Amino acid sequence: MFPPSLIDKLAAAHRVVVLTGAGVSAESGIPTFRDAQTGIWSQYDPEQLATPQAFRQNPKLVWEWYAWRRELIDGAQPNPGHYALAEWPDLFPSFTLITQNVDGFHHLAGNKEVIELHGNLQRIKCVENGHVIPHWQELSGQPPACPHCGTLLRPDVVWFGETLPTRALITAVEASRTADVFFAVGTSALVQPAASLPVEAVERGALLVEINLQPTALTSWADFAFHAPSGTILPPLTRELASRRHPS
Ligand code: BV8
Repeated sequence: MFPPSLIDKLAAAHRVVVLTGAGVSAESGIPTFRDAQTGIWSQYDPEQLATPQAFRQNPKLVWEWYAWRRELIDGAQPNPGHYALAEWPDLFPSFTLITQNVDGFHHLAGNKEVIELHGNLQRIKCVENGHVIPHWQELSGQPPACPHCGTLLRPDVVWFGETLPTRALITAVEASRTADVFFAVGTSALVQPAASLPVEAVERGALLVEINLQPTALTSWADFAFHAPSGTILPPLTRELASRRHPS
């Protein structure tokens, strides 16, 4: 199923980096950013809702959008693609998992170290001081207020126009620049600065592997491109790598 040249290169690789996007959670039933949203949210463009401006203008609407997404995630499970990647830290001397997703599914599937470039919508913080709040009282009307400082609560995610967490971005860039093999899985590679990570890797000689339902802006850079669901590609690839790395 996989080109021997790819398996040989992966079997010999020391530093492997994976960047995932919304596509890796699609088979868990979580709509991607480019999928049409469902129900009342179908009338909204996620890129317009995931902004500080939208929250300032209509905090209730934005809070309810994230509450809807949290419910979706709470009712869903990681899929075989997530579980396959949870085995990768044991397959390579150095493995770095970077995600653009905010659903926490890589942690849930078993990856202990995940660079969450865009935060996690299961984590709630206050607008003013960033107090992370584990529980809150849902009120109709406005989003809940911080019990410590009284300012509005918001999801601990990076909105468009906001800067990424510095430590996470620096670690992701450093890993990408020293990767032997870089995988881009389920990302349209349109959102910056995440979309520059595979380019950083390729420009320093990394092998680029793309796993995506369809071609993207990265496809022309890729040494190997698999245009199929990540939940279909990652499990057999993991089995083949495991048999090469740990021949029984
Ligand atoms: C910043 C959290 C400093 C919130 C998200 C340079 C040029 C142009 C614009 C910019 C630039 N630098 C900065 C910007 C502005 C902006 C940006 O990139 N805009 C884009 C639209 C052009 N970036 C920012 O604002 C970033 N901040 O840079 O700060 C700054 C600020 C202003 C101006 C300059 C500098 C912050 C970006 C983070 C935004 N927050 N999420 C939330 O989730 O609610 S981004 C959000 O959208 C997701 O997290 C995700 O990252 C992104 C969607 O991307 P994907 O994950 O790729 O998902 P998508 O739906 O697009 O694609 C899914 C793919 O999966 C598809 O290809 C599909 O084919 C595939 N697929 C589907 N099913 C499967 C599958 N593949 C495999 N298997 C399947 N089963």
